[in-house]
Amino acid sequence: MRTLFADKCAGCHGDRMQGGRAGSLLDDTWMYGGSDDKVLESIREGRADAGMPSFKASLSDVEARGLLLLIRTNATQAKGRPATLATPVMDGVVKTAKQTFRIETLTEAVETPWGLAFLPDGRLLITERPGRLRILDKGKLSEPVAGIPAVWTRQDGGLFDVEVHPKYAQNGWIYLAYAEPRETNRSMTTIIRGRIKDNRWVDQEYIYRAPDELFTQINFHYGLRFIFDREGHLFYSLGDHGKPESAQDLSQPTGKIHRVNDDGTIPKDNPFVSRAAALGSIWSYGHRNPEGFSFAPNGTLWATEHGPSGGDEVNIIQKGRNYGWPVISWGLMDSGLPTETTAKPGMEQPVAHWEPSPGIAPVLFYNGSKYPAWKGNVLLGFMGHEELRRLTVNGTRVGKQEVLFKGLGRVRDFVLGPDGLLYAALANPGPQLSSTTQGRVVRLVPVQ
Ligand code: HEC
Ligand SMILES: [Ca+2]
Repeated sequence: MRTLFADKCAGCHGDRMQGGRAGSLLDDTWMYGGSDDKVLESIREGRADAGMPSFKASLSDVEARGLLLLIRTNATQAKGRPATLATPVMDGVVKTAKQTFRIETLTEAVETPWGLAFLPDGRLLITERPGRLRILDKGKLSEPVAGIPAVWTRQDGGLFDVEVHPKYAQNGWIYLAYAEPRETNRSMTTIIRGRIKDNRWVDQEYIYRAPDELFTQINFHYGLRFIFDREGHLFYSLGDHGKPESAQDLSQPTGKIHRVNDDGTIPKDNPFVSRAAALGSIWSYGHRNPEGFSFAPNGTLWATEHGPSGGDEVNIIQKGRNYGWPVISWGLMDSGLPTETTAKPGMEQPVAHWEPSPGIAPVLFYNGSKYPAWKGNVLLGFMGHEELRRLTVNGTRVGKQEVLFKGLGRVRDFVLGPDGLLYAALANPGPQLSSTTQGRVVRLVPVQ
């Protein structure tokens, strides 16, 4: 795409799109309209009166859409972090359209916090990606729980989500996922459960462990978010682990959302149990790297996933359905081109998608009473764009979006506490996308 821009556009719009003989494509002022359709129209049809040639004959639709995505991505990069980020409102009061709240820091002594889960007694489990599990108890952070398996920590590897069994009071089970290391620098996502006794991990059992040939030297797209449904099934996500085509292959676990019983066995009513050569644990497929789950009040499962360059998605996950990756996507593929088409029969469309990629991870259907004006809304956490967003939804349609806060760090996870308040895991942005950095756990305390 960059070469295409250099060949066909840079002569007039400047090699970094900043403007030359013709105007800047980055400044967010549009003579002919800034919607996707209008920008595509400018490129295809040209703007003869202004001296913008038509590229209808010399660019395919896919190339035109690729240039649009490139313009969007460059515009966001050019904007950088807005000036307001210099003075974060951490521990200050934030006024938003419908709710004022105070962001209260509970701990800053965590490194790249990844997953949060409350025990029924109000203690909060926190995973740190470098491989530690800690417990926050009335403001006091425990020493790391001893006896957790060693984790692979290169790039995106590490300790991932933590979840508490819905019947924890009876059985004490806690679920953890991590990048398991193997010889020759290989790793793969593994799921275990165990109990914590005297701050020590005991009674460990494997819930999911891939065959050795699936351990690879690729250190990204591990997935792994958890959620339990009301019947006690465990859903977990596995990213494509750097093998996009595996997301369409039902004999491969990567690029899927899985559903298992609490002990890792396969429920009889899973969609592919009776199909030969398909993995029975698969619930849905065609996913790139899902990292957020939430159930809507009507019981439907919503999931987020990271797109390639652009095309981050929110999907409603239905049994046995195909969510398209890597055949359809709204983003730019590694090749620099978009996919041939963004929609195909037999492949689900996201309910919402974002270009360029904000890095969507957590999603939460809010149905509580502590922030009454947000009831029925969806909250989304962005990592790259460091935002907490509120979306109004009507059934499966996404309406207005509001940024609740921005620039306080990468929003990796959030959960509702037993007190009904929203708790979030934030991490400072690092020099690289995957850097391990200092993080914090905060809660949003409503202010009248
Ligand atoms: C011969 C010079 C020339 C070339 C080559 C050219 N443009 Fe333009 N383009 C213009 C001029 C002049 C305008 C009018 C407005 C301005 O100055 O930005 C324009 C306008 C546009 C607009 C609308 C901007 C707005 O404010 O609404 C877009 C989008 C655009 N160009 C994209 C492209 C892309 C993508 C390419 C390469 C495929 C390209 N242009 C190649 C001269 C050129
Ligand atoms: Ca998709």
